[in-house]
Parts: sequence; C-alpha cells; structure tokens
Amino acid sequence: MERTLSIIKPDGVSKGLIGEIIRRFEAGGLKVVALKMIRMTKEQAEGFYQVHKNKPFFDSLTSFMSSGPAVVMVIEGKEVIKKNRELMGATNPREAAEGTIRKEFASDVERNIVHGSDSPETARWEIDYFFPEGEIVEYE
Ligand code: IDP
Ligand code: MG
Repeated sequence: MERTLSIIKPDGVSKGLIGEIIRRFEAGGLKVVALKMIRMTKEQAEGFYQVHKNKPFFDSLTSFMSSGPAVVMVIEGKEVIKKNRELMGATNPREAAEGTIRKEFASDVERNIVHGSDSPETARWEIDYFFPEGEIVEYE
C-alpha cells in the first residue's frame, strides 16, 4: 500500500467540489486515511511549495494557496500516487485529459483545484508537513 498527499485547493473548496473530489477517490478504490480543513498561512504555503521558490509564479501561487480554506488529505491505495495524478489530470487544465478533475473544473494553470504528490519521497515529506502520525488512521 502506498500513500499520497492530496489537497483540495481554495478554488476547489469555494467551487463546492469537496464532495465531488472525494467521491472520485473513493470510486477509484482509494481510501481517505486522514483529512482536515485548514487555512494555510502564506509562510506555510511557501514552506510547502519551497521546491518552486525560484519560479516566477511562486508569490502568486503561495498567495492563492493561503487565500482561503483548503482540504488536506492522506489517500491510501495501490499505486495511489500515479492513480491520483491520473484522476487530477495535467497541471495545465488546457492540456489535461477529458474526464479529469482539472479538465472539468480548473480555470487556469495556477488555480487548478487539486494537489497530488509526485513521488514516494515527496509524498512522505508532504504528508509529514501537514499530519502528525497520530492523525493518520488504519482501518479495513
Ligand atoms: P503539479 O501540481 O501538477 O504537480 P507543479 O509543476 O508541481 O504541478 O506546480 C505546482 C503548482 O504550481 C501547480 O499545481 C499550479 O497551481 C502552480 N503552477 C505550476 N505551473 C504554473 C505556471 O506556469 N503558472 C502559474 N502557476 C503554476
Ligand atoms: Mg508538483
């Protein structure tokens, strides 16, 4: 079993897509093992996206991510990192495949509704960033 960090970004929350996104995970056989709504501070968003700190969109991205509530989740399943990214679609919604979350709901490359970890190493780091071990549950 593998775990990944998923975030419903502030645009996804304000568009009323929390249920729709979780429904897609569950319908895809993925399991939510931790979940909370948070309002990131700008500093927290900057820490989370530190790999992008030299990108031209860093300031705008971290302002957006701290602009309203987000839902952070740990999702578990077989090959969940890859499956989640397939459900999400490409970063730029214009390049995302039909039927993906970003294709259906995202307005632009920055406001693209969801985040998903991109490798086992980043998943571990990103899960630790938001969840102490005691907030992740095991169940059948
Ligand atoms: P990912 O979310 O698909 O993994 P990354 O390249 O890791 O994409 O970028 C992180 C986030 O930064 C994206 O989800 C998006 O919100 C934002 N972003 C990426 N590229 C651009 C861009 O060219 N302009 C504005 N925002 C961007
Ligand atoms: Mg990424």
